[in-house]
Amino acid sequence: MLRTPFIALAMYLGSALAPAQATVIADSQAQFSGSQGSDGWYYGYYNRSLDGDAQFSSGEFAQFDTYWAGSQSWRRSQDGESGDESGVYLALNAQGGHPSGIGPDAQQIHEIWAMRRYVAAQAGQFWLDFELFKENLNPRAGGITGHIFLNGVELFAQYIATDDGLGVHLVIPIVLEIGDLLDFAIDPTGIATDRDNPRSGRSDGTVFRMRLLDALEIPAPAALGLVSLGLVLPRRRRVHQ
Ligand SMILES: [Ca+2]
Ligand SMILES: [Ca+2]
Repeated sequence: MLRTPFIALAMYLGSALAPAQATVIADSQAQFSGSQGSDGWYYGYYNRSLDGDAQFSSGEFAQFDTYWAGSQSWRRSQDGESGDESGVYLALNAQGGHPSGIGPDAQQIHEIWAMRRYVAAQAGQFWLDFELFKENLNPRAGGITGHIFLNGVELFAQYIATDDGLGVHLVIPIVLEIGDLLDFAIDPTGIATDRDNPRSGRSDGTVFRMRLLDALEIPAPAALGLVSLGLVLPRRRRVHQ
């Protein structure tokens, strides 16, 4: 579901577009670092299995306590680098990350979303440009769901099939106040397979990156027609087999 006002975006794109020079306010990949809070970015997780109401709220974001320089990823110290305890695959890196699910190994008993947080340093109207697609394309897994929350209110949720290496690329308008919390989550929930329940974390490695822009970036003239027609950039989801 997508609750952000796409009508406004459609109207904007339907009007005559003048070339715009966007300033990048935030960039999850370019600004990724091994320091919590650097450039307003925080790296953490949400354990849905330990949440009584199973509904994410802003205060339920927990920061990772360990940065692994070798893999350039954030993790929980309790999970280690390998093994099969619950949460072992849970991680965030510059491009995306991996949630932990209920299975596939018996010791994996918690549904834990990998979650990246941006704390707004400026107020105003911005454009959120984000990409969500599978990195691990194992055809015998169940896929994931990506979420975006603003101060705990869900703006976007999308299932991505396990072998969907194209996913979605959207640009949506967003109004922010200083201190607002933007949370980007990779949830292991997909579909049931012959081996796994829908919440399995099997092969759930996902790319989820985003930029916050102060103006809509207008692509080269050759691509303009695609944007005007589709609202989004020319990346399409494949039908799950
Ligand atoms: Ca809750
Ligand atoms: Ca999954």
